Amino acid sequence: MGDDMRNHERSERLYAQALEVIPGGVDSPVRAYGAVGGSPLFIARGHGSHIVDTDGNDYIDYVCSWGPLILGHAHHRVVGALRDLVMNGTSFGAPSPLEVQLARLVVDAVPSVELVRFVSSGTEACMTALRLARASTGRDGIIKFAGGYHGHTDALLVQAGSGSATLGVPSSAGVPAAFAGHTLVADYNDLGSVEALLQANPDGVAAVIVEPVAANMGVVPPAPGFLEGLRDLTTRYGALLIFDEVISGFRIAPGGAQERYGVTPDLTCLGKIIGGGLPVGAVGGRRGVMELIAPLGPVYQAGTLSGNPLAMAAGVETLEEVLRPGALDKLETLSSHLEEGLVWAIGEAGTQARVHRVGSVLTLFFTDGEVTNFESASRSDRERFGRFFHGMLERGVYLPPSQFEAWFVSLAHTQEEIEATVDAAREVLTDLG
Ligand code: KE4
Repeated sequence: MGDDMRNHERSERLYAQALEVIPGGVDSPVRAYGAVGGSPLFIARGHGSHIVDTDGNDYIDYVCSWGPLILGHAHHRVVGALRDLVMNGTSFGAPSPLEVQLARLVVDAVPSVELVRFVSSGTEACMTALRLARASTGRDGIIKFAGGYHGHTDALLVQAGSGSATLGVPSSAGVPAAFAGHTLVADYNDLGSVEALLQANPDGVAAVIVEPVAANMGVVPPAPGFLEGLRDLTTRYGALLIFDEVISGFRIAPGGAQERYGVTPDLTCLGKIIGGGLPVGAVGGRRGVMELIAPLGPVYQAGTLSGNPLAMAAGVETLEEVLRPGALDKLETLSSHLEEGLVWAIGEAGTQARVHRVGSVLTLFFTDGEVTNFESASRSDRERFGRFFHGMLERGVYLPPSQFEAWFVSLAHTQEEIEATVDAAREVLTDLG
């Protein structure tokens, strides 16, 4: 049934109420539909690969909570574990067995990780990784990439991607120039831009932080040799290499991008999937760096709900499912069918667009040019993306409300849903002209 036939009265009423008490009516900016227009849907429930809004409208979901729900919504293992646990309490502020179980899964799967510290968000993970790198090297400078998004810690809200790029505020207000001044910005897939910054600051850069598969400028794969080049440059200049695998971890390979591309960073940031939909983040790496963190070393870091048993339990159930033999292969097959289908739909409609995919994250860019970094991604037609977004919503397909985000495929998606998505895309792209 078309969107104009779909009733959104409850979402609209809830949005009006939310605007009275929550800035912008949302608790995370990208949810406000600022990039696509209209008012956000309020979601009542999720099941498998579907979400249902408060007016009862059902959608195939390609946001999947922005990545955590690789098993889909309300997976029986996650729900069952939480149901059993919650009767015994929700948080103890003390070590619990589940932290050890999840840490062991992470250490065994992720090549760079010998020790891991859990926190409550990807932002905290990346913030802590920077602090560790600065303590480890005694240097202040950080190199990030235009369009790279690593959460909203001050030092990394400089030419950031994701919602900050969507809202056109890549460098946030409220960040003191003194903080931002330590952050140097290179171009993704451009090793020369990294080397130039290192040559200009030979003893000043503590770390290079990178999304090894960029996903917050839309999905942009690393060019051949790019990650290897970052590893070589950081080693040569005595800087740490930090892989922000909050999205790619446990998704594009069991050991993340570092396994898929065979490049081992010094520190790894994780989040999303490892919490199975509950608040989580993690920073891990080689023992020599991780032992700098309190209580072992001088780098302070703490968190009331770090290692929360419910989040740990959801993470354990999720990782055990994701790490089952064949699980990520199934996801690869589904995702490749979606990519192929979208490419076909683009061809059928004669649209100027292209699809980037790595594993089960993908983006449809409304541009006919190559997309290799944030500058080229920014040439996409965002107005056309907005119309595409709403056209797909009318046909029951829920996409991320921004050109600069990734679509997420889960193990709950079916071949039939992929085909329905492709059919809807062909219709909408044709209507867009
Ligand atoms: P959180 O603090 O949102 O848990 O994680 C921050 C973060 C760190 N690193 C990467 C690569 C990330 O993608 C993120 C957060 N991703 C966004 C979506 N691109 C979360 C959605 C939102 O901001 O509402």
